[in-house]
Amino acid sequence: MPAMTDFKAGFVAVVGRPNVGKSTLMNALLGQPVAAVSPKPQTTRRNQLGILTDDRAQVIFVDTPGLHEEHNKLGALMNEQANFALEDGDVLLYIVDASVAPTEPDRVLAKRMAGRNNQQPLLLVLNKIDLLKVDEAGKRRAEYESLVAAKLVVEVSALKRAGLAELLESITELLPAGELYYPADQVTDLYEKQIAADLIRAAALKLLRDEVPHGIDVRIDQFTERGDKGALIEATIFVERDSHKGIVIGDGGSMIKQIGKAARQEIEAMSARKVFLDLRV
Ligand SMILES: Nc1nc2c(ncn2[C@@H]2O[C@H](COP(=O)(O)OP(=O)(O)OP(=O)(O)O)[C@@H](O)[C@H]2O)c(=O)[nH]1
Ligand SMILES: [Mg+2]
Repeated sequence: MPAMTDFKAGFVAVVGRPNVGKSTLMNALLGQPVAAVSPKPQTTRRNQLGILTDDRAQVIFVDTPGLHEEHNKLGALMNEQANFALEDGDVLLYIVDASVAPTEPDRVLAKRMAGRNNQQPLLLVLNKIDLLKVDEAGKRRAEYESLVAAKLVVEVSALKRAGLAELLESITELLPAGELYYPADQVTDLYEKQIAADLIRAAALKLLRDEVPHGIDVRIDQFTERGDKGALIEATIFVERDSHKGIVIGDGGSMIKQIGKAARQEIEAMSARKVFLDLRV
């Protein structure tokens, strides 16, 4: 057991544009899947922790929604999540898709990242190098390197699990000294909270049928255990258009009441305890 003063601990913000492989990379670094991954952009809708603890360090990855040009409130909410992680991170992992050349949105985001470089160490991670021919790699690396003055540039393939040991070593070196934030065996933040949000979303989509398209999101604002009184959950439902708000609330609040009841029953069944659910739109 090393002396406590040698131990390192901190938050690593995993940021980048949609679909570059942030969640895949976090899962690969953890050695087990905790974050949802899909070929479609905007899969990750809220920040999620991936916690890796060994005898030298506790690395707390914060997987974030892809930063993108926002067209609606949902988009704004997702960008806001990523921005929180950016502010809070002890280390920034800026992930890019190296299989394609940088485009204008990459330049815009890179500029923002470069602006943070004085506050936090920034690692530029060139992902998806498995899709590159060997003679393309150098050129592509130079293209991205020129966009942002990173402390370090690492080439990886999250999918093929290449370059990960080197990346993890670099991250650990850059972390501040500190003690455990989470129990050593904890791998992610509250599953329950995430599941509760997904259950509320599912209940809403089911009851609303086709009246409101899939552009609906749920944020858990508070999740408090109150012993015998059960859990207190406060959540907000976000819709894409203002006109959808009335539909979700319903006549005299009838629809939101139904959604709340259905979701509460589901959450109680999942967690085998009483739940008090307070919903807002
Ligand atoms: N070839 C290749 N594909 C990859 C690699 N990493 C991720 N992918 C694929 O890229 C797609 C997007 O991966 P995600 O991990 O969901 O991407 P993300 O950045 O978390 O996306 P958002 O959450 O939507 O912002 C998936 O189809 C992955 O399988 C890689 O190293 N090589
Ligand atoms: Mg993701």
